[in-house]
Amino acid sequence: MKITVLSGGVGGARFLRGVRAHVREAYPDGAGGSTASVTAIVNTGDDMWLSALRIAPDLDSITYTLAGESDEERGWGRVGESERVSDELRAYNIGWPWFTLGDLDIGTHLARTSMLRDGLTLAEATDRITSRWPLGVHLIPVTNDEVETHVLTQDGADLHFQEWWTRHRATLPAARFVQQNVEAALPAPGVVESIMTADVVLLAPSNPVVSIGTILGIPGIRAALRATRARVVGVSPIIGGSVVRGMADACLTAIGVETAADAVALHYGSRASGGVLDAWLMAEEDASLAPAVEAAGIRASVVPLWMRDTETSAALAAAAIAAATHSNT
Ligand code: FO1
Repeated sequence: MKITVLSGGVGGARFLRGVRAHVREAYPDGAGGSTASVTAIVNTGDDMWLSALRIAPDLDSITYTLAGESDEERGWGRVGESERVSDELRAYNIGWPWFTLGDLDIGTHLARTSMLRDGLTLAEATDRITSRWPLGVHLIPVTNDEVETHVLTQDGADLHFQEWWTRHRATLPAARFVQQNVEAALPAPGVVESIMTADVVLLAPSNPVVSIGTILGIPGIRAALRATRARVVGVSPIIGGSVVRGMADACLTAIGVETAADAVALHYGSRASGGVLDAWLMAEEDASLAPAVEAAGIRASVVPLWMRDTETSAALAAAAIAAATHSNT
């Protein structure tokens, strides 16, 4: 059983923890692992250079979460973190005072930056970093190219996504999101293959604009999703008409998509009508929107979507995989 998951950071990390727990239980290898293989294609649009370090927030959120090293309260960075280096950088007025790099986290960024300077690609550096823990999921950045998301605000500013997101908390109305240099970008090695050879492809309940949307914006990804024999199943990041966390509603508004479980599914589109979805998981709170999703040619599954712990995340993963395997019928 080969499962490929398109994923952003925090919501995607929790979902991947559920996928891993589910396959260990449903496809055990007798040694605590699984005979199934899980590959995560990870958004890199949030990445940036800061204080001479290459920061890759979504890759790190997923790595730390699967390693059991993440700060679950904050939603990013390492548990048991300190900020001595960050305080020094601030004293020198280096970096962004509103973007805190923890000491342990800086270890990861130094390791990544050092490998990049030695000529490794981001994917190769990610393989080295993740091999430190038995994550049970293979992480691949969607591209090795630097394709950073910029936000063009309605009053004309051009900000790196991270500044818009962490400094302004997405309160500056965005006119457009731009993936810099995206036209020249290529999927990282193995990305298209992991979509084409999958038995199941899942779109995690990540930000549909700046996480899933940026992955879909990399040349070749949409075509692979439309060509794969696997069923493509998305999980709504909206429950009861609200986003679960983060400021995804500000992103959806910016692109003219309503913050609603059916609107996001229609935004991704059904494979029959030029989009990427075969099926869509939505919460009981949004069950009344299921007919609109079905009418668009996307199979709707109404299931509990709250991921409170590994058990509920595993149940969600099981439902998503079931929607992919049963919709073959
Ligand atoms: N988010 C914040 O709101 N404030 C921060 O100071 C901050 C620092 C930070 C450092 C490393 C990292 O990997 C992530 C960090 N984040 C911070 C979260 C980050 O903005 C998000 O993980 C994603 O980029 C948004 O999905």
